[in-house]
Amino acid sequence: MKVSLTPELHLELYYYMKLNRMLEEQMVRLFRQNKIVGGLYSSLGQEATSVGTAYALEARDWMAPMIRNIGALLVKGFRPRDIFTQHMARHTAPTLGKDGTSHFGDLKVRHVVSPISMLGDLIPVMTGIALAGRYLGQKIVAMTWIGDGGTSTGAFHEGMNLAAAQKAPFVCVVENNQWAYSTPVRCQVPLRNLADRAKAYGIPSYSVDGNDVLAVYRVAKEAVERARSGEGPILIESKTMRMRGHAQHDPAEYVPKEMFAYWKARDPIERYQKVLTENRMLDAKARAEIDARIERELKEDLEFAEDSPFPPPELAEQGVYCEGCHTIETIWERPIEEVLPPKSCVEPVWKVESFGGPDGAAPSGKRAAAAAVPGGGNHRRAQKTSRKAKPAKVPAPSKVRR
Ligand SMILES: Cc1ncc(C[n+]2csc(CCOP(=O)(O)OP(=O)(O)O)c2C)c(N)n1
Ligand SMILES: [Mg+2]
Repeated sequence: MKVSLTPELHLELYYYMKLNRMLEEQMVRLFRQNKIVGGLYSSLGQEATSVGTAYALEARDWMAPMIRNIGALLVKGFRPRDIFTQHMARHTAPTLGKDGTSHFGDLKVRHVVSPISMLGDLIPVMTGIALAGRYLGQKIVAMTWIGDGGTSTGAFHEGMNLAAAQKAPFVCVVENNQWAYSTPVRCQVPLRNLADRAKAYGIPSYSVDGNDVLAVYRVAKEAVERARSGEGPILIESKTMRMRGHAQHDPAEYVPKEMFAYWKARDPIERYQKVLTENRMLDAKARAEIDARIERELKEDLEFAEDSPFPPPELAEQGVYCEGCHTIETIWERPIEEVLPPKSCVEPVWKVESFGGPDGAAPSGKRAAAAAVPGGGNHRRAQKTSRKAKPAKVPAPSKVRR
């Protein structure tokens, strides 16, 4: 798929990657000053993956970030002050200071589901959101990210299988950053390309250079539009590198120095800077202007965070249970009757023609006639039917009530 970007949009991608990096550099300084309340995870080296994939989403689409997706949050409209106040547990934070790390979202405006720390659990959740969008008649796509290690969890497999079986408009981005804590990919999965995980669910996949933001964006855009058009879920493996330890407490001494050197030479921001400069979209003056803008924005938002109070103690017992503080309403964009019986009792979207035969081929003969009708797959019933040589009386599929 050919994707063209205007020079302004090229520069916007650059701005978001730079903002992502400079914001996180500032957070490391805050961590060392003991101003970050929870853990601090770095996405250094992974900015192109986060920004390039989220940039392919439209405002109506939904996403659920993980710990290394601050870039995606910025693209979806969160401001540095949201990230600062959240990590500094200030009362002005999206969670009002209750969470000292990245567990926040915005269901109403930005369509962002809060991260779930249990790896893999966001896959079935986002599959559910994708399906809900379909029921409601909204042409949305849901996207989430998962690490190489996270793809080995049961929840990941169950969620991907559900998404595939239901043809959910869902894009799953596997951030293959070579490490899951201190475990290298080769020690936890016998695959060279994690994109091959998709074969198990019969869905398409891509493997992309995760340090090339334009390649990431093109692949993500294509995947999002394919999912939106009804092709079902798509998996994208983005090959990149975690350039720091798992979190601030981890010096990553187990990573070979040569490996860091290899990936440092492929730094996503420096690579993109080169592309923009060679194509005359960025010169020294424009670069300095973007840097100055980011420094200004970060300074202003950090001041806001530092000036914000910590939450009052009584907040601890507030908002734990819903006491009518919000209403959950479905926003239908299609007639409700369409999703209720009898209209909802439709033929399956697609049928596996060869199902039923012992070797995977279409069954034949009398037993096959019984197996081909609903309920005929039951072995004992099929045998009985064939003895009497009379097909079982079952309602036609379109009349079956669920
Ligand atoms: C189900 C589950 N098991 C274990 C953990 C603990 N844990 C948190 S992050 C992590 C490593 C994740 O590695 P990966 O999925 O590759 O993501 P990365 O940190 O590299 O982005 C582990 C084991 C968890 N959060 N959830
Ligand atoms: Mg990893």
